[in-house]
Amino acid sequence: MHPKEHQTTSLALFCKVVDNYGDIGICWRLARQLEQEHGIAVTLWVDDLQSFQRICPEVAIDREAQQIGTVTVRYWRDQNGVFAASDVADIVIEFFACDIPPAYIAAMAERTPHPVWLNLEGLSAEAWVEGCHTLSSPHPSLSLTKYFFFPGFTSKTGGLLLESGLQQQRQTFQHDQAAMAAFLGQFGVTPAEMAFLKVSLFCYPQAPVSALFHAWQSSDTAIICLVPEGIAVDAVQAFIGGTGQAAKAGATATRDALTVRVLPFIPQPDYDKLLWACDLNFVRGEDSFVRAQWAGKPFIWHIYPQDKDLHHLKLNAFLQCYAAKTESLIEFSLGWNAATKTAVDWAAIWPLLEADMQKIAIMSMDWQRQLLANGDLASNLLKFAETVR
Ligand code: TRH
Repeated sequence: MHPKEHQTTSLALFCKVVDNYGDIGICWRLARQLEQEHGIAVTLWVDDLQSFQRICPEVAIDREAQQIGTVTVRYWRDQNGVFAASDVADIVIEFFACDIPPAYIAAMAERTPHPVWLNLEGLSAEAWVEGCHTLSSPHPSLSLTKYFFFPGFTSKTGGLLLESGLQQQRQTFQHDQAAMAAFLGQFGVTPAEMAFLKVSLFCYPQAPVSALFHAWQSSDTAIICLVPEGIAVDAVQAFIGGTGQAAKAGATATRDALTVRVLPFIPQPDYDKLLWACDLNFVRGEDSFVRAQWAGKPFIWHIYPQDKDLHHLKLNAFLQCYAAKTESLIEFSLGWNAATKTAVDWAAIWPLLEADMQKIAIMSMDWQRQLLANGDLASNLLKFAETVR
């Protein structure tokens, strides 16, 4: 029997990699969960196998089609593919309003029954999201309807991606000091450094990393900052010194209270462990931002920059619902995203955030409980698909 023959529902997920790793990071996570937890036969169409390989080393970058685990991965070469009605899945998802090939859309209209067609949108805490979630958009000329599906933080949205065993895995790992030490040890973190304040750092190039490193050097607490290779390269290079090799995985330096270690860019499941093992996480974009919320540790979000500082609206909308009462977290987050009117004094603001970290960790647990009440995005999406089938 073909490995997928027992699966009754098929789903095609189209992913255009706009940049970086979030687009494929989210689609890959969703594809795996739909297969593993819901028994859906998923075909993931992706237009950039190289970015995919960075977060999932099993990916071969020269194949038109491949199986990764049980997910079928197809290289989405261009818009000129030829498709028949029999090629179309029961559920078709376009990620982030990517244009799926015209021949595929035509084949969707020819198929009986028509597939459920969803546009999975980006994450925002802004209020308008609730009003747009599940809205329909009829095709101008074909008898097809597309529905908008929004992730989000409230019960009137699609919720967030969350694998069913994740919370249990996290708790087991976080209660096992030896496992955490072994995990970080493979990146060179020493037993002595395990007692430092452990920080992971993932951000866009414009983050004020050098200024923060400077403040951390005079911290009363010893700090170890773990930075994946390729992130904050200039600041890491300047801190470690030496040549271009200095910012490569394995490089490390200590200056005063701060130790910086460069990590390799690690596979996606290990990235969760990194977030779980650290005391404070700097995350960015969408997927690492969501994972930091499930890690239950204090985090600082570097939001994906948009024209005319539109991202500051999104940042404020999130901070309003997440951190409304924690001044230090709000100030630090706004400063990190250049969303303050005056220059930030990192040496002054860091001790305030550090002093609030325990309070923020407790608040993170309450936040998680709120998010869990919304269910998980993959289950919510399938439930919605049933209603419009
Ligand atoms: O990489 P990002 O900036 O991605 C995105 C894209 O730019 C996208 O176009 C934009 O729409 C979106 O941001 C808002 O950040 P993100 O979303 O956090 O994705 C990073 C992925 O990389 C995530 O799945 C975690 C993974 N990752 C690893 O697997 N290993 C690592 O070492 C690190 C640092 C990250």
